[in-house]
Amino acid sequence: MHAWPASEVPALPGKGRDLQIHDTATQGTITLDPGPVARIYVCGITPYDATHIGHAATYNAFDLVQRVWLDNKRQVHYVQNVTDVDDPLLERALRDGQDWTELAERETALFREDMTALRMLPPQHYIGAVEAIPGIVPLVERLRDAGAAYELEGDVYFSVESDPHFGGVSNLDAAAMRLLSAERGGDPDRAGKKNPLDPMLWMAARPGEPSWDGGSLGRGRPGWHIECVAIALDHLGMGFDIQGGGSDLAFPHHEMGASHAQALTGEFPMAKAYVHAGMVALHGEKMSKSKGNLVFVSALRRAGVDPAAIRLALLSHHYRANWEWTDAVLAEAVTRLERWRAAVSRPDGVPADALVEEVREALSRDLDAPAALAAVDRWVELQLASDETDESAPGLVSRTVDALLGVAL
Ligand code: 5CA
Ligand code: ZN
Repeated sequence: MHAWPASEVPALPGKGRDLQIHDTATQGTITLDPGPVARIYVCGITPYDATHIGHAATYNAFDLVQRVWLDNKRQVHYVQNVTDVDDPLLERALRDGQDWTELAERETALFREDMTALRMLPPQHYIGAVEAIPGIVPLVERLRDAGAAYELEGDVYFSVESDPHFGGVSNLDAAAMRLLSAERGGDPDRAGKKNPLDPMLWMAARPGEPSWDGGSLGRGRPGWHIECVAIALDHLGMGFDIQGGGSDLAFPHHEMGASHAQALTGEFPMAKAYVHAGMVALHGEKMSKSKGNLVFVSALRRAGVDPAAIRLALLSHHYRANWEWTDAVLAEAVTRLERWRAAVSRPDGVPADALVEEVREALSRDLDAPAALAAVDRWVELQLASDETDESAPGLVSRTVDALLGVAL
């Protein structure tokens, strides 16, 4: 699939910083040393009800990761998927009486537009589940042939016990895993499984549902976790720097994905850091497709909200926090954007070299965007009140805010 156009990332004077990031697996902050090419896989959307503010907040977090790396003179190899066939997508298409491929295409197109408007840097490889199927089938066959997978009434399940590190991403106990498995696409109560947590790798064709040639697996379609693993291993290999997504993906999705990859390769770990963004809520509950309490980026744009203000609203919360979207959050961002624009539209002003370092420092410390915004706010306040005449200052601030925060002033 094609991704979306990249906005330019201005180069800044001085030196970038290494990224320190919170890793769910080790439950601490680690300093990543990615080498010249940093490798990141971020789970993409299931294309319906896109792009809501929760999605946008999560992709904003991983956009900041890229920006810290780029500022630190790393190349970034970024891969993202689109889950363009899966139960929830098929259920939505059925409910609304539309063709599932049309739904997926339309929503993916909308997602691309929203990402472009928000100045999120695109992945180099943007891969759909359907196009990944030829690569998924041999992986499932290999797992089965190695005894890490088994068949149940035509479906193929992964045996979580085949990975000695299983459980090490989410650090949950068995009871919590079982609950979450039932909530998030698993089938812990299905009879005949070796372990209730075992996830499906390949689902045999069901009447009325799309299916593909699965070689020795028979016709069917891939499970959710193996989709991301196949795409990640194909484009990044093992031991990549960051596996990213919202916190609702830590279990089962990232736990199972890591186990699939580790069982396939015998190597550990799949990723150096498992990074999870907090959940955005609306009216006191997690913004989710199932509850329907959604605010869409495209609806805000249609209502005339500047995408830069939406982005500032996302940035005003730490990526790991769970937070609530309200009109006040957006109003504050709109006001901030106006002030920042007024401050950089002066022809000269308060020297900003220290500000560049403050923003760098804040983001490198576990992507502390609120601290970065506070630093810019302080400069803006001085700038609007001062009669200093550094001619390079407004341009330098614009470039810093653009390069590190993705906000065009
Ligand atoms: N296609 C899979 C990943 S392979 C999927 O989870 N798709 S999704 O459309 O449901 O979610 C896309 C991303 O948005 C995921 O990282 C998910 O964790 C994140 N997300 C979903 N809802 C919210 C929310 N309310 N707040 C923050 N992030 C969210
Ligand atoms: Zn995924």
